Amino acid sequence: MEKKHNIAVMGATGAVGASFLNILAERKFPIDNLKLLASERSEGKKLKFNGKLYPVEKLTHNSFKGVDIVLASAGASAGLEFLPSAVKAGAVCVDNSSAFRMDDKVPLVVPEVNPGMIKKHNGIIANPNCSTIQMVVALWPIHRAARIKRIVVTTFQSVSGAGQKKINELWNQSKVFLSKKKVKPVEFAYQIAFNLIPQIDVFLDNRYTKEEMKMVHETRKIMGDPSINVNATCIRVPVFFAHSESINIETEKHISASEVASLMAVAPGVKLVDDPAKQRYPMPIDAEGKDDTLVGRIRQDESIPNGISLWIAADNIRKGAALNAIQIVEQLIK
Ligand code: 25A
Ligand code: L14
Repeated sequence: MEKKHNIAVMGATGAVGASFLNILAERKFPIDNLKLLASERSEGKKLKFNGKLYPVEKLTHNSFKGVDIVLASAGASAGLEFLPSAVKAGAVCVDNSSAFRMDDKVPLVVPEVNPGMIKKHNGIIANPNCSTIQMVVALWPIHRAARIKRIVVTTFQSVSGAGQKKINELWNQSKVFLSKKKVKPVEFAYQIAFNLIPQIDVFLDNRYTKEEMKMVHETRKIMGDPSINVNATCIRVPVFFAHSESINIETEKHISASEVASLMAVAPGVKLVDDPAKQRYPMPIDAEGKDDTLVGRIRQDESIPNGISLWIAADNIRKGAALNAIQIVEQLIK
């Protein structure tokens, strides 16, 4: 019989936590015991999994007795504080936060790209940044065929990336705006309804945001190629779910737009949506709730000898967070 696992979901009451539970149920993940962990604020709440209610427990250092696998999405500080205790208790943890991603001893994994890194873990495997995951899913086959030298990317990131409270804020601000009342931002620094905010995460000394620099460093680590140059601009847009990205690449070898389309048509985790004649291209409303990264608008960059432009969209809570983490665990237990 298939081995069943004792799973703890850390950050169960958040946006990614809810998605963990949905995807575990959808994929019929073999679970023996399920433990739901969150902060004190959520203690005593009950969440539904497979039609049954489970209590939310307060996360402590003793929460991990008997747990084999931890799926964590409770932010970087909770990860740093509590996951070492989970490892001591014998669990393998997949962490969604930025806490451990650039740690040399921690694999940073997208199963379509570098599944071989999974077995090198020392108890913690890091799930990459959502914008980086969908970009490398699309670019990896192109990199293997033509070697990408430089990536210029602009992201259009939905509010769900910043958590459940930000989802509620876009909803509330939209209602206030449409009733012609004055919008007062609470969660975001500025109005997000009917606006764009060109800042995700904090600013660094080089005038880029931390989100933009995550895309630089994480892309190199996942693709295992420190020579790839990445320039990112990350924008928050008033979309609930799914991030979109405008990507321009320069390759060493020439590759045509139709060759790229052929690669995308068979790439794992990718769905080619690229038919200008029928006005078919990736959009966040079509990516929401889906597992695949949608890829389209594939064009030759006519301003340089070896360049391609494309446009992608993927569900940031699924492939960008919960689904990617569960795919890592599926490989781990195989
Ligand atoms: O630090 P990072 O990496 O930048 O991550 C910051 C945030 O991004 C989300 C996640 O937010 C995280 O907190 N996140 C992380 N990785 C992500 C990814 N890959 C990601 N989002 C997208 N993609 P979230 O809101 O979705 O989820 C937060 C969950 O973590 C639990 N949590 C937080 N701190 C914890 C903790 N659990 C244990 N110990 C800690 N120290 C959090 O549980 C949630 O499950 P919770 O109990 O704190 O709260 C959820 C409920 O409580 C309400 N609430 C929140 N803050 C307050 C509050 N109520 C009153 N006062 C507050 N200050 C929420 O509305 C909700 O109902
Ligand atoms: O490093 O959209 O995974 O604010 C968590 C917050 C990704 C962006 C991470 C957001 C980030 C996300």
